[in-house]
Amino acid sequence: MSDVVIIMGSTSDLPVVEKAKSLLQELEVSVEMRVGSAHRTPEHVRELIARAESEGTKVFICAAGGAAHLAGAVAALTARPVVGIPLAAGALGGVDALYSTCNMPPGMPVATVSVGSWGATNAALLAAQILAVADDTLHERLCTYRAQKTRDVIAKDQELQAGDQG
Ligand code: RP5
Repeated sequence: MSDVVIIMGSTSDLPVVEKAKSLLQELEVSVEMRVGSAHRTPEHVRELIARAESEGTKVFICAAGGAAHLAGAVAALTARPVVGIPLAAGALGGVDALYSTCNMPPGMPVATVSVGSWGATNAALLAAQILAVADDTLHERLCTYRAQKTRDVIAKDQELQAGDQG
């Protein structure tokens, strides 16, 4: 059983989605990746969600491009939190996926993050933050991660200043 299951619409989504997996692993969150399409394999998605729920998965991350209905379809199948990553696929650059993922009708929420790799990072962090509500050690790891990001920016600022003075 994994606390987080990431479902992507196609293996062509893998290069972006892997970023979410590795960040969750870095945060020591158990995670697995699956492929299932709302349009091409709706029954497979239904079975996958039922199985994951019965095994104790707590958060689902869904990534899809195009007319991206995967996150919404999963939200219809589970009362667990669903985080949706819209991906850029096809001619519309991800705007289509963003609208399809975020504009859910009242009653079936999808926590939609940014398009593409920014979204993969934020989906992982959001899933970890959801789990951290009931896990203080994970919360500590998230605080450490954020503190490092702060230090990185300060270091860049100092580098820039040093360059200007040189
Ligand atoms: C979506 O259609 C997938 O999530 C992918 O982003 C896009 C294209 O899929 P492939 O044609 O590459 O399988 O369902």
